[in-house]
Amino acid sequence: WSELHPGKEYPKNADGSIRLLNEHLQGLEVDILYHLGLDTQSYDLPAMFGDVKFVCIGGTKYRMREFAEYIAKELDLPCKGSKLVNLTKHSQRYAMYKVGPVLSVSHGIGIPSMTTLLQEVMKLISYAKMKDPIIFRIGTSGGVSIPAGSVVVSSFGLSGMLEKTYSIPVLGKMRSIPAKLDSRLCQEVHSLASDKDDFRTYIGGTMAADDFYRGQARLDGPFCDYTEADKMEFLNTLCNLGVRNIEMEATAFSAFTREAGIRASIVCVTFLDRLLGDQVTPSKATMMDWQKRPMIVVGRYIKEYINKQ
Ligand code: R2B
Ligand code: URA
Repeated sequence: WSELHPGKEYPKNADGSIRLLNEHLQGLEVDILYHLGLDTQSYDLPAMFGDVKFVCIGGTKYRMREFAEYIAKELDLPCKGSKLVNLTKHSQRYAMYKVGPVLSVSHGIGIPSMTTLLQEVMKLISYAKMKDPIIFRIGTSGGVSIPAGSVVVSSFGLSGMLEKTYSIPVLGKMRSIPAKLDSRLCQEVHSLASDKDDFRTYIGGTMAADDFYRGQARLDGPFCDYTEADKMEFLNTLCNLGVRNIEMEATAFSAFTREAGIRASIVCVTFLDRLLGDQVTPSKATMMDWQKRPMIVVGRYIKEYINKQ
């Protein structure tokens, strides 16, 4: 962190809570977390969320509800399906469920949707005084040279320009933030994969595209201005760079969690091997089953952590 921000203070308090380094926030009488439908005045955020240790985010509302139900069962918590309340209901953009020390939140598709949610989640983490929080992204992706149904724990994020950074224009100038992830957490999560699992779990780089079709070298979008050979050459380049899967959020997720000083990891299932095709062909039942796989791996980490307490 200090290498990224020389001379700046580490954004964590002695008790493990996160300090937001934006001093403009101190001037706000009330801070409205618009997309979460929460604010610092009408809600007692430390009372509501202060005991949260793990924030798990993922694309769809349905999947994150399913994760909340799964983790409640794994942790033996009494939050049965019907009792789960969508805590962001009032904003209607995303869905957020709390089960004990776990917050399960949807983030939509792509970097702009994910970072809008993630930055408000980071403010929530700070205002609620969560201690040493860990953020997981549990997601779906296209694999690169690994069997469909495999799980990838990301070791780094790679942009569509093949850079290990997240780039965003700020005040008319391009800003590039390193897309690095916590390598110890990545190894720890990967070590929880088991030979007995009916899927394999890999560690590898994750390319984040700003588009599902051309941005991911697909031939089946409404537009395509390159050949199949061009596509294969690009996918092989990714493979040689250590990329094992392609999704649409990894760079920004890595960059922002690291900038905030929050440990984070990305665990995605792959729905297809992109070297073999572009269409997502597994049946709905198969995809429903496969999308539980990142939940199983992350669930193990959470369970181990809780049992050690
Ligand atoms: C994976 O799946 C979504 C696109 O289908 C996107 O959010 C991602 O990263
Ligand atoms: N999500 C993606 O972004 N790409 C895929 O190929 C599959 C899921």
